Amino acid sequence: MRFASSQEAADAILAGNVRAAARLMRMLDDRIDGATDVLRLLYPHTGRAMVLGITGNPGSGKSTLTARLIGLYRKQGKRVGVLAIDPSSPFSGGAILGDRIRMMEFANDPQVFIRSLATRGALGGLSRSTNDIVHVLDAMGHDVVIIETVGVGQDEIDIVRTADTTVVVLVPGLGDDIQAIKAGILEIADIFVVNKSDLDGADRAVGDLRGLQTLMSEMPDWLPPIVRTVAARNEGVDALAQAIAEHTQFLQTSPASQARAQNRAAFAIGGLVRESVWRSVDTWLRRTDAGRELVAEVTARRVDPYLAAQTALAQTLPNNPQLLP
Ligand SMILES: Nc1nc2c(ncn2[C@@H]2O[C@H](COP(=O)(O)OP(=O)(O)O)[C@@H](O)[C@H]2O)c(=O)[nH]1
Ligand SMILES: [Mg+2]
Repeated sequence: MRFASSQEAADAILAGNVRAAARLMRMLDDRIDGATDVLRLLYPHTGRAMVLGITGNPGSGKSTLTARLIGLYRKQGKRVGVLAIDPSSPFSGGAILGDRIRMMEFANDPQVFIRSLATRGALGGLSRSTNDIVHVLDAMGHDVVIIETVGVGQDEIDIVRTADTTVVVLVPGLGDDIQAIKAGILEIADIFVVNKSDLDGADRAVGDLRGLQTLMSEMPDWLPPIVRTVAARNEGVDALAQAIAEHTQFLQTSPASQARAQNRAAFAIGGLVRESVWRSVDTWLRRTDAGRELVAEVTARRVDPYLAAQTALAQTLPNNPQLLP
Protein backbone atom coordinates (compact mmCIF):
# COMPACT_ATOMS: atom_id res chain seq x y z
CA MET A 1 0.00 0.00 0.00
CA ARG A 2 1.38 3.38 -1.02
CA PHE A 3 0.22 6.75 0.17
CA ALA A 4 -0.43 9.48 -2.37
CA SER A 5 -0.30 12.06 0.39
CA SER A 6 -0.08 12.40 4.14
CA GLN A 7 -3.74 13.40 4.19
CA GLU A 8 -4.78 10.29 2.29
CA ALA A 9 -2.79 8.13 4.72
CA ALA A 10 -4.32 9.85 7.73
CA ASP A 11 -7.84 9.54 6.35
CA ALA A 12 -7.38 5.82 5.71
CA ILE A 13 -6.05 5.25 9.22
CA LEU A 14 -8.81 7.32 10.80
CA ALA A 15 -11.28 5.15 8.91
CA GLY A 16 -9.70 2.16 10.65
CA ASN A 17 -7.86 0.81 7.60
CA VAL A 18 -5.53 -1.83 9.01
CA ARG A 19 -3.21 -2.02 6.00
CA ALA A 20 -2.70 1.73 6.02
CA ALA A 21 -1.92 1.64 9.74
CA ALA A 22 0.53 -1.25 9.32
CA ARG A 23 2.24 0.63 6.50
CA LEU A 24 2.61 3.78 8.58
CA MET A 25 4.03 1.71 11.44
CA ARG A 26 6.67 0.26 9.11
CA MET A 27 7.51 3.77 7.91
CA LEU A 28 7.87 4.84 11.54
CA ASP A 29 10.13 1.84 12.26
CA ASP A 30 12.35 2.84 9.37
CA ARG A 31 12.15 6.53 10.28
CA ILE A 32 11.00 7.28 6.75
CA ASP A 33 10.50 10.94 5.91
CA GLY A 34 6.88 11.89 5.91
CA ALA A 35 5.77 9.50 8.63
CA THR A 36 5.81 12.34 11.14
CA ASP A 37 3.55 14.40 8.86
CA VAL A 38 0.95 11.64 9.02
CA LEU A 39 1.28 11.43 12.81
CA ARG A 40 0.69 15.16 13.05
CA LEU A 41 -2.56 14.80 11.12
CA LEU A 42 -3.61 11.92 13.37
CA TYR A 43 -2.77 13.60 16.64
CA PRO A 44 -5.94 15.73 16.97
CA HIS A 45 -7.90 12.47 16.77
CA THR A 46 -6.03 10.77 19.61
CA GLY A 47 -6.73 10.79 23.32
CA ARG A 48 -9.86 8.69 23.10
CA ALA A 49 -8.36 5.26 23.81
CA MET A 50 -7.79 3.96 27.31
CA VAL A 51 -4.06 3.19 27.24
CA LEU A 52 -3.06 0.37 29.53
CA GLY A 53 0.56 -0.56 30.31
CA ILE A 54 1.36 -4.06 31.52
CA THR A 55 4.87 -4.58 32.79
CA GLY A 56 6.75 -7.14 34.86
CA ASN A 57 9.51 -9.69 34.66
CA PRO A 58 9.73 -12.19 31.80
CA GLY A 59 7.54 -15.19 32.51
CA SER A 60 5.31 -13.43 35.02
CA GLY A 61 2.32 -13.97 32.75
CA LYS A 62 1.92 -10.60 31.06
CA SER A 63 1.04 -12.05 27.66
CA THR A 64 -1.40 -14.54 29.14
CA LEU A 65 -3.01 -11.73 31.09
CA THR A 66 -3.07 -9.51 28.00
CA ALA A 67 -4.83 -12.24 26.02
CA ARG A 68 -7.40 -12.58 28.82
CA LEU A 69 -8.01 -8.85 28.90
CA ILE A 70 -8.42 -8.76 25.13
CA GLY A 71 -11.06 -11.49 25.46
CA LEU A 72 -12.84 -9.57 28.21
CA TYR A 73 -12.84 -6.25 26.34
CA ARG A 74 -13.99 -7.95 23.14
CA LYS A 75 -16.99 -9.34 25.04
CA GLN A 76 -17.79 -5.72 25.92
CA GLY A 77 -17.69 -4.95 22.22
CA LYS A 78 -14.53 -2.84 22.47
CA ARG A 79 -11.84 -2.61 19.82
CA VAL A 80 -8.44 -3.51 21.24
CA GLY A 81 -4.98 -2.61 20.01
CA VAL A 82 -1.92 -4.32 21.50
CA LEU A 83 1.71 -3.31 21.34
CA ALA A 84 4.05 -6.05 22.62
CA ILE A 85 7.55 -4.79 23.32
CA ASP A 86 10.55 -6.92 24.07
CA PRO A 87 13.55 -4.64 23.77
CA SER A 88 16.02 -7.33 24.75
CA SER A 89 15.21 -9.35 21.67
CA PRO A 90 17.09 -8.24 18.57
CA PHE A 91 14.85 -10.45 16.44
CA SER A 92 11.28 -9.51 15.84
CA GLY A 93 10.33 -13.18 15.78
CA GLY A 94 12.31 -14.51 18.75
CA ALA A 95 11.01 -13.75 22.18
CA ILE A 96 7.63 -12.63 20.99
CA LEU A 97 6.88 -15.83 19.11
CA GLY A 98 5.17 -17.35 22.16
CA ASP A 99 3.06 -14.23 22.42
CA ARG A 100 2.06 -14.54 18.78
CA ILE A 101 0.82 -18.05 19.44
CA ARG A 102 -1.03 -16.88 22.56
CA MET A 103 -2.64 -14.08 20.58
CA MET A 104 -3.54 -16.37 17.68
CA GLU A 105 -7.10 -16.73 18.89
CA PHE A 106 -7.56 -13.09 17.91
CA ALA A 107 -5.81 -13.39 14.54
CA ASN A 108 -9.07 -13.37 12.63
CA ASP A 109 -10.78 -10.74 14.73
CA PRO A 110 -10.74 -7.46 12.77
CA GLN A 111 -11.43 -5.58 16.01
CA VAL A 112 -8.09 -6.65 17.46
CA PHE A 113 -4.80 -5.27 16.14
CA ILE A 114 -1.57 -6.72 17.54
CA ARG A 115 1.83 -5.28 16.85
CA SER A 116 5.26 -6.38 18.08
CA LEU A 117 8.22 -4.12 18.58
CA ALA A 118 11.51 -5.79 19.31
CA THR A 119 14.14 -3.28 18.31
CA ARG A 120 16.19 -1.47 20.87
CA GLY A 121 16.42 2.01 19.48
CA ALA A 122 18.89 4.75 20.11
CA LEU A 123 18.51 7.20 22.97
CA GLY A 124 14.82 7.49 23.67
CA GLY A 125 14.09 5.50 20.53
CA LEU A 126 11.94 2.89 22.14
CA SER A 127 9.68 5.27 24.00
CA ARG A 128 9.44 7.39 20.86
CA SER A 129 8.33 4.37 18.82
CA THR A 130 5.90 3.36 21.54
CA ASN A 131 4.34 6.80 21.64
CA ASP A 132 4.03 6.90 17.87
CA ILE A 133 2.41 3.48 17.60
CA VAL A 134 0.03 4.15 20.48
CA HIS A 135 -1.07 7.33 18.70
CA VAL A 136 -1.77 5.34 15.52
CA LEU A 137 -3.74 2.65 17.41
CA ASP A 138 -5.67 5.36 19.22
CA ALA A 139 -6.46 7.29 16.03
CA MET A 140 -7.63 4.08 14.34
CA GLY A 141 -10.44 4.00 16.86
CA HIS A 142 -9.32 1.36 19.34
CA ASP A 143 -11.14 1.78 22.63
CA VAL A 144 -8.37 0.09 24.56
CA VAL A 145 -4.65 0.05 23.74
CA ILE A 146 -2.53 -2.39 25.73
CA ILE A 147 1.25 -1.97 25.88
CA GLU A 148 2.97 -5.12 27.12
CA THR A 149 6.58 -4.51 28.09
CA VAL A 150 9.24 -6.51 29.89
CA GLY A 151 11.05 -5.61 33.02
CA VAL A 152 11.71 -2.69 35.25
CA GLY A 153 14.55 -0.78 33.60
CA GLN A 154 14.60 2.88 32.63
CA ASP A 155 13.43 2.10 29.10
CA GLU A 156 10.35 0.42 30.47
CA ILE A 157 9.66 3.21 32.92
CA ASP A 158 9.83 5.66 30.02
CA ILE A 159 7.54 3.45 27.99
CA VAL A 160 4.87 3.21 30.64
CA ARG A 161 4.69 6.97 30.78
CA THR A 162 2.73 6.54 27.58
CA ALA A 163 0.04 4.63 29.46
CA ASP A 164 -2.88 6.09 31.39
CA THR A 165 -2.98 3.11 33.72
CA THR A 166 0.01 0.90 34.49
CA VAL A 167 -0.32 -2.63 35.78
CA VAL A 168 2.79 -4.17 37.36
CA VAL A 169 2.68 -7.97 37.31
CA LEU A 170 4.47 -9.92 40.02
CA VAL A 171 4.46 -13.60 40.89
CA PRO A 172 4.66 -15.40 44.25
CA GLY A 173 7.88 -16.67 45.65
CA LEU A 174 10.17 -14.03 44.28
CA GLY A 175 11.38 -11.96 47.20
CA ASP A 176 13.82 -10.40 44.76
CA ASP A 177 10.91 -9.12 42.75
CA ILE A 178 9.92 -6.92 45.63
CA GLN A 179 13.48 -5.64 45.76
CA ALA A 180 13.50 -5.02 42.04
CA ILE A 181 10.34 -3.01 42.09
CA LYS A 182 11.87 -0.74 44.71
CA ALA A 183 14.36 0.23 42.04
CA GLY A 184 11.90 2.59 40.45
CA ILE A 185 8.71 0.97 39.37
CA LEU A 186 6.84 1.66 42.59
CA GLU A 187 5.81 5.10 41.60
CA ILE A 188 4.63 4.05 38.15
CA ALA A 189 2.38 1.19 39.30
CA ASP A 190 -1.28 2.14 39.39
CA ILE A 191 -2.34 -1.44 39.97
CA PHE A 192 -0.39 -4.46 41.19
CA VAL A 193 -1.23 -7.93 40.00
CA VAL A 194 0.01 -10.99 41.84
CA ASN A 195 -0.37 -13.48 39.00
CA LYS A 196 0.14 -17.23 39.37
CA SER A 197 -1.78 -17.01 42.61
CA ASP A 198 -2.28 -20.74 42.23
CA LEU A 199 1.34 -21.14 43.36
CA ASP A 200 2.60 -21.13 46.94
CA GLY A 201 3.53 -17.79 48.41
CA ALA A 202 0.76 -15.63 46.93
CA ASP A 203 -0.33 -14.45 50.40
CA ARG A 204 3.23 -13.56 51.24
CA ALA A 205 3.64 -11.60 48.00
CA VAL A 206 0.45 -9.66 48.66
CA GLY A 207 1.58 -9.01 52.24
CA ASP A 208 5.00 -7.77 51.09
CA LEU A 209 3.34 -5.43 48.63
CA ARG A 210 0.95 -4.07 51.25
CA GLY A 211 4.01 -3.30 53.37
CA LEU A 212 5.40 -1.14 50.60
CA GLN A 213 2.16 0.53 49.71
CA THR A 214 2.88 3.72 51.58
CA LEU A 215 5.79 4.31 49.20
CA MET A 216 3.72 3.72 46.12
CA SER A 217 2.16 5.88 43.49
CA GLU A 218 3.00 9.27 42.14
CA MET A 219 -0.64 10.11 42.75
CA PRO A 220 -1.15 11.08 46.39
CA ASP A 221 -4.83 10.21 46.38
CA TRP A 222 -4.60 6.80 44.68
CA LEU A 223 -3.57 3.71 46.61
CA PRO A 224 -2.65 1.07 44.02
CA PRO A 225 -4.89 -1.94 44.58
CA ILE A 226 -3.39 -5.43 44.62
CA VAL A 227 -5.27 -7.92 42.47
CA ARG A 228 -4.66 -11.67 42.54
CA THR A 229 -4.99 -13.50 39.27
CA VAL A 230 -4.47 -16.91 37.77
CA ALA A 231 -4.21 -15.77 34.17
CA ALA A 232 -3.69 -19.31 32.93
CA ARG A 233 -7.17 -20.21 34.23
CA ASN A 234 -8.76 -16.82 33.52
CA GLU A 235 -9.30 -16.18 37.24
CA GLY A 236 -9.24 -12.70 38.73
CA VAL A 237 -9.37 -11.05 35.33
CA ASP A 238 -12.79 -9.48 35.98
CA ALA A 239 -11.43 -8.03 39.22
CA LEU A 240 -8.44 -6.65 37.32
CA ALA A 241 -10.69 -5.07 34.70
CA GLN A 242 -12.72 -3.58 37.54
CA ALA A 243 -9.59 -2.08 39.12
CA ILE A 244 -8.59 -0.68 35.73
CA ALA A 245 -12.03 0.88 35.27
CA GLU A 246 -11.81 2.44 38.73
CA HIS A 247 -8.43 3.92 37.92
CA THR A 248 -9.78 5.34 34.66
CA GLN A 249 -12.62 6.89 36.64
CA PHE A 250 -10.14 8.25 39.17
CA LEU A 251 -8.08 9.88 36.42
CA GLN A 252 -11.14 11.67 35.13
CA THR A 253 -11.89 13.24 38.49
CA SER A 254 -8.56 13.66 40.30
CA PRO A 255 -6.96 17.12 40.22
CA ALA A 256 -3.56 15.40 40.36
CA SER A 257 -4.14 13.70 37.03
CA GLN A 258 -3.96 16.99 35.13
CA ALA A 259 -0.48 17.58 36.54
CA ARG A 260 0.50 14.03 35.63
CA ALA A 261 -0.79 14.50 32.08
CA GLN A 262 1.24 17.71 31.79
CA ASN A 263 4.38 15.99 33.07
CA ARG A 264 3.91 13.31 30.49
CA ALA A 265 3.36 15.78 27.66
CA ALA A 266 6.52 17.63 28.67
CA PHE A 267 8.39 14.33 28.80
CA ALA A 268 7.19 13.42 25.31
CA ILE A 269 8.21 16.79 23.88
CA GLY A 270 11.57 16.57 25.63
CA GLY A 271 12.14 13.11 24.18
CA LEU A 272 11.52 14.32 20.64
CA VAL A 273 13.79 17.31 21.12
CA ARG A 274 16.53 15.15 22.60
CA GLU A 275 16.33 12.72 19.74
CA SER A 276 16.36 15.37 16.99
CA VAL A 277 19.14 17.41 18.52
CA TRP A 278 21.23 14.33 19.10
CA ARG A 279 20.69 13.12 15.56
CA SER A 280 21.75 16.48 14.09
CA VAL A 281 24.80 16.74 16.31
CA ASP A 282 25.84 13.14 15.68
CA THR A 283 25.51 13.59 11.93
CA TRP A 284 27.54 16.78 12.04
CA LEU A 285 30.29 15.15 14.14
CA ARG A 286 30.60 12.13 11.88
CA ARG A 287 29.83 13.47 8.43
CA THR A 288 31.42 16.89 8.17
CA ASP A 289 35.09 17.86 7.98
CA ALA A 290 34.62 20.38 10.78
CA GLY A 291 32.89 17.80 12.95
CA ARG A 292 35.54 15.15 12.38
CA GLU A 293 38.24 17.71 13.05
CA LEU A 294 36.58 18.62 16.35
CA VAL A 295 36.40 14.95 17.36
CA ALA A 296 40.10 14.58 16.52
CA GLU A 297 40.96 17.62 18.62
CA VAL A 298 39.08 16.22 21.62
CA THR A 299 40.71 12.82 21.10
CA ALA A 300 44.12 14.50 21.18
CA ARG A 301 43.02 16.47 24.27
CA ARG A 302 43.67 19.78 22.60
CA VAL A 303 39.99 20.71 23.00
CA ASP A 304 37.91 19.72 26.00
CA PRO A 305 34.57 17.92 25.43
CA TYR A 306 32.62 20.65 27.24
CA LEU A 307 33.65 23.30 24.76
CA ALA A 308 33.27 20.78 21.93
CA ALA A 309 29.67 20.12 22.96
CA GLN A 310 28.90 23.84 22.84
CA THR A 311 30.61 24.15 19.47
CA ALA A 312 28.72 21.16 18.07
CA LEU A 313 25.40 22.60 19.24
CA ALA A 314 26.19 26.05 17.88
CA GLN A 315 27.24 24.56 14.54
CA THR A 316 24.26 22.28 14.27
CA LEU A 317 21.17 24.04 15.50
CA PRO A 318 21.19 27.13 13.23
CA ASN A 319 21.61 24.88 10.22
CA ASN A 320 18.60 22.80 11.10
CA PRO A 321 15.52 24.90 11.58
CA GLN A 322 13.55 21.80 10.58
CA LEU A 323 14.81 19.42 13.21
CA LEU A 324 12.08 16.83 13.18
CA PRO A 325 12.49 13.95 10.74
N1 LIG B 1 0.85 -21.52 37.20
C1 LIG B 1 0.53 -20.49 36.44
N2 LIG B 1 1.17 -20.29 35.27
C2 LIG B 1 0.84 -19.22 34.51
C3 LIG B 1 -0.17 -18.32 34.92
N3 LIG B 1 -0.26 -17.36 33.98
C4 LIG B 1 0.64 -17.64 33.03
N4 LIG B 1 1.30 -18.77 33.33
C5 LIG B 1 2.36 -19.44 32.55
O1 LIG B 1 3.57 -18.73 32.72
C6 LIG B 1 4.35 -18.79 31.50
C7 LIG B 1 4.76 -17.40 31.06
O2 LIG B 1 3.59 -16.69 30.67
P1 LIG B 1 3.65 -15.45 29.69
O3 LIG B 1 2.27 -14.92 29.59
O4 LIG B 1 4.35 -15.80 28.43
O5 LIG B 1 4.57 -14.45 30.51
P2 LIG B 1 5.26 -13.08 30.03
O6 LIG B 1 6.67 -13.39 29.68
O7 LIG B 1 5.20 -12.21 31.24
O8 LIG B 1 4.48 -12.53 28.88
C8 LIG B 1 3.51 -19.53 30.49
O9 LIG B 1 3.91 -20.87 30.46
C9 LIG B 1 2.10 -19.40 31.07
O10 LIG B 1 1.27 -20.46 30.68
C10 LIG B 1 -0.84 -18.55 36.16
O11 LIG B 1 -1.71 -17.80 36.59
N5 LIG B 1 -0.43 -19.64 36.88
MG1 LIG C 1 5.12 -11.78 26.99
